[in-house]
Amino acid sequence: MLVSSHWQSSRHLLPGLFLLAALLAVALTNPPHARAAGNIEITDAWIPEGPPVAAVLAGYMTLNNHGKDTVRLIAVASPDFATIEIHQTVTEGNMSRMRQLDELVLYANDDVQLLPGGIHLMLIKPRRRLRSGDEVRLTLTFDDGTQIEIPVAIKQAAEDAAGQHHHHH
Ligand SMILES: [Cu+2]
Repeated sequence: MLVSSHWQSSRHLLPGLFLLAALLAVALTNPPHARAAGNIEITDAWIPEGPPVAAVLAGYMTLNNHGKDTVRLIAVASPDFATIEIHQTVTEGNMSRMRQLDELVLYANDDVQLLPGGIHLMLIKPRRRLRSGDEVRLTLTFDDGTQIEIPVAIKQAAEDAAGQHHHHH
């Protein structure tokens, strides 16, 4: 009934077309792999599949700050993990270890890439077995109050678009 009234009444046709154009514009400027809220945009988020009994998984993504102010990522949460920490892999000689970061600083008009061997999200104690093709939802909280919920796909390590074939977990 709503649909037919739109198409039978010329009075309602024009707003309908504007709505359609607006939806198309949103679809074109927001590709499905990108999530944005306020000035923060997240792209290329993925989680390499781990062994069946993995106690931790790593999460990678690019965070882009399109705003004029520095913003800090201060917390990450997901119903699929007990805890999520921000880690940085530090290599000294041929030893690599991870240290926890309290926050991730995103400077104005800058981006930070979370990549294998560098900064990553440490996804601790998965609450279910996560296989390639599965999806989890992460909620990122920033110090300006922005919260972004993003779907993140589990992928085999070889599917990494950047072509990185090894990591340190
Ligand atoms: Cu780590």
